[in-house]
Formats: sequence, C-alpha cells, structure tokens
Amino acid sequence: MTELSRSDFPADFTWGTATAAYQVEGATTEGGRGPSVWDTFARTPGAIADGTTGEPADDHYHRYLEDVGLMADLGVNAYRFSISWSRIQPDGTGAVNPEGIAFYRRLAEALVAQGITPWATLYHWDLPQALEDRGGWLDRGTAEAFAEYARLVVGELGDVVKHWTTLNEPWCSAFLGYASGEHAPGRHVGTQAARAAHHLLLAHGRAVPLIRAAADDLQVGITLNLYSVRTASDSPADVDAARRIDGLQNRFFLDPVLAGSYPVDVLRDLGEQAWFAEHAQGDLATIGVDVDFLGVNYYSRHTTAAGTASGAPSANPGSEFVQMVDTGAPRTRMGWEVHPDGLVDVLEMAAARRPGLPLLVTENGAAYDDELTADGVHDEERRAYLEQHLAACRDALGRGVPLRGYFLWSLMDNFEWAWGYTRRFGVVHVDYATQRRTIKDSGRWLQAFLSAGGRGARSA
Ligand code: IFM
Repeated sequence: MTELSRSDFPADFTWGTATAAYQVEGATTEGGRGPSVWDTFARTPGAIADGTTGEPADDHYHRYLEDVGLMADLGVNAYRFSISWSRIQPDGTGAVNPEGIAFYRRLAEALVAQGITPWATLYHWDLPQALEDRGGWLDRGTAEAFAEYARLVVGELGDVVKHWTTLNEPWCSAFLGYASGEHAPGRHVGTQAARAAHHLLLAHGRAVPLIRAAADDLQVGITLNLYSVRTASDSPADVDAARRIDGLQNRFFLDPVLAGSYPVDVLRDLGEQAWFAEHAQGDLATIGVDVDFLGVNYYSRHTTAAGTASGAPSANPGSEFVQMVDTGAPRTRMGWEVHPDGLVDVLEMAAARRPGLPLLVTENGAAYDDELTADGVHDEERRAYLEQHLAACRDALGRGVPLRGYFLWSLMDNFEWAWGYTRRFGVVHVDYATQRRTIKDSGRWLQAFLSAGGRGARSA
C-alpha cells in the first residue's frame, strides 16, 4: 500500500465519526422519552450477551459537549448521529416532545459551533414500542407514521441540520429484527420479514419529499449495509449461493431505491411474489424517489458456497442453501473477515446503479480488544483496519467512484446491540464504570492523518 495522505482525497471530503442514539445516549427514561423496541428487547432474558441494556451506555445525552470536544480534537468535520424517535414522539405518533427536540438542537448547535457538520439519521433501529405493539414494520401504517415523524423532526431542526438520512441498514431492521430475532423486536416470521423490509423502504420513500419540503437547502439520502459477495468456485451451485446472498443482502435494497424494481429472483427465493405483486409493486415509484446521496456501510466480504439445505435458517431466509467459506483472512472480534478490497467492490456496485449519485461510506470500522496500559489504549489492529479501508476509499476515488465522505464506526465504544458492551468499535475508549473517555492509538492516528495537510473545509 502506498503511503496514505489526506491530500489523496478531495479538499471538501467529509471526514466523520458515527454513533447511534440507543448505542450511546443512555437517559432512556429522561426528557420525556418513551420506550423503544430496544428497551423492551434488551430486558428480555438471554437477548443480550452480557445482560446489559442501553442504559447508561455512554451517557452521551448528558456528556455530548465532551464528546463534541473529542471530535474537534480528532479533527473530523462531520458527525453522524441518530435521532431517537421515541424522544420526539414517545409513543410514535402525535405531538412533538419539546425536550426531545431541544436535546438534538443543543447537540447540533454545539457541533456547528466547532465547525463540525451534523448528519442526522432519523431511524437507527429504535422503533417506539407503541408502534411495535400495533404490528411494527410488518404493518404498513408504520411507514406512514415514520413519514409524519420525519416531517415533524425536520420541520423543527432543518434550520441547523442540513444532512438527513432516513434509515440506517433496513436489512438489519427487517431480517435481524423479524426473521432471526437476534435484534429487537426479536420476532421470527421467516420470509415474511421481507414485508417489513418493504414497509421500511416505503417509509423512506414517503419521508423524502416531506423532508425536502421543510427547506430548500437540505440533502437527503438513505444508508444501506452492503457486502462484497464472492463465489467460492465457478460451480453452478456455488454461483447460485452467491446470487442468493448478494440478492437478499444487496440487490433487495439497492434495486428498489436506485433502480425502481425488486429483484424477481429474490422474491422467488423467498416465495413472496404474490404478496409483493399485490402490496408492493405500486409503491416502487415512491421508494425510487430521487435522493441526494447514498450512504454505504461496509464491514466485510462474504465468500459463499452451496449449502446442504439442511442447515439451520438464520438471518438470511434461505441461508440453508448457502455456506460461508473461511478464506483465511484475518477476522475482527466480531468474527468478520477483513477484506478492504470489498469496500471498493460495494462502492462500485452502488455507483453502477445510479451513475453520478454521490456516495458516502457512512460506517466502516472494527471491533478488537484493546490493550490498556499506563500510557494509553493500544489498538494496532483497529488502526491498521482503518488505514487499509481508507486506502480502499482512495482506490475507489481513483476508479472514478463519486465518493464524497467517510464516517468511521465508531467515535467511541458503545452498546453493540445483542453483544452488549462486550465488543468495542470506538477510536475513543470508554471506561463504563467511570464514563472516562480516552483517545486510543487508532484515534491518535486518525488525528495525525487529518491534521496533516490542514483541517479542511466544513463538509458541503
Ligand atoms: O454497531 C453497529 C451499527 O449500529 C450498525 N452497523 C454495524 C455496527 C457494528 O455492528
């Protein structure tokens, strides 16, 4: 890898860190916040590896000024955070809770004061529990409720927050939430989880025009988690396994959002053709609404071979037809293989769908165990992961991909969903007993990388 420099990237490149509300905020019963599906799920015995919840997480709700200070210290020019729907509408519908809005206004204004551009995500998996009680994402009405929530939030904050993402990783919301049940709300409806995915995408499509109507200088997009998928061999069975995974993981979301259609082969794999013909086809124009950017979250590559068809179904309905092949690549503490080239693959995959559409890596990062010593927090593997993936971003730019920014996951260690606090992704270490923050070696490396060649402009 040739030496990496900030000057390899455009001067107006967005350099950010990312978090999500339930993973960092804590204060789950303060400020008028109502319960979300994650509050309920995390209290379910056995749901979370270490038996913890998002309380108090990083106490970001109270410590956001310190955290904004850390971002300024790192030298980033953007912060991607999410808004907790149940802070804004405690039961998912009705009037805005002024205390919820006030928190996000304080946060956004503190960011702007430091020259850090706020990038808000409206939905990062924490559905108000009251909406789940009415069917959650399996109910079409949730899409309408989301559109109204989006309209209200952007109407309140659109003067200070100019960059809006509707959804984060709808694949996870739908398939981890409603098929495998590894995530809230922990349901197991099998292939019908695809209907939840459709309602999520409909929510996105309904919200975009309402967001745009709030002000004429807003940028709006959606974030998808994409995987580079390789077949283990050219055998027809292995190639078909790759088709299945690429279909459900990537094309099932990219195609409706960017190309106006659902992939027919995936609907066939799922046995959901009839439901989609009756309930979804008419929504494709709504879902395919123009966006200003696409956010891409990338962590790993899948190398796939044909399965035995007798394996246990998992998050991917139909995954019994697929086996994941161990390529021998190093793995992170999540068990995810490290393949920086896969980031180029997914960016090119997205760029091919709608040429010219600005792309941002809205998440990329790695969980590793840190080494704590008297002189700091050492995490060479995370630093190397970051450097390798930034090099992949540079390669993607060199190949003509319209990449406009990179957000590192994550600013700081936080509640890693079903893994609780047992997995650390931060470039800032959090001592959960004291809430003390310490910039890790990876964060120091990022700081040095960003400061060489100047701080750069606030992101456009
Ligand atoms: O922590 C999550 C984040 O909330 C969504 N994308 C993947 C991250 C790591 O698992």
